Amino acid sequence: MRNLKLYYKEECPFCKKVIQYMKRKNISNVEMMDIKADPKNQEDLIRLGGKDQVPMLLIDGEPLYESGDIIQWFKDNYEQE
Ligand SMILES: N[C@@H](CCC(=O)N[C@@H](CS)C(=O)NCC(=O)O)C(=O)O
Repeated sequence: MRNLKLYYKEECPFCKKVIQYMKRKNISNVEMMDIKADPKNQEDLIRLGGKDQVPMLLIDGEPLYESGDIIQWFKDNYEQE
């Protein structure tokens, strides 16, 4: 099982798109890292990903940006109905 963390913020429409997709597909083993709720999460986002941009999916320590690419990654690696 991969270690998955989604860096996001509530008001971000790109994050909402990813989170809605995850809900629809019952993808639940993703640790949710709200960058507004905890400044440490924002520090980690920049430290681990190199960019202050959300959403970012951290896959076993490897950052993946871009909502479309994140959804595609779930489609390729994680689909469960
Ligand atoms: N093309 C990106 C856009 C993401 C984006 O613009 N996110 C905004 C928040 S809604 C952000 O983090 N902006 C800060 C930045 O890009 O430096 C995606 O689809 O994920």
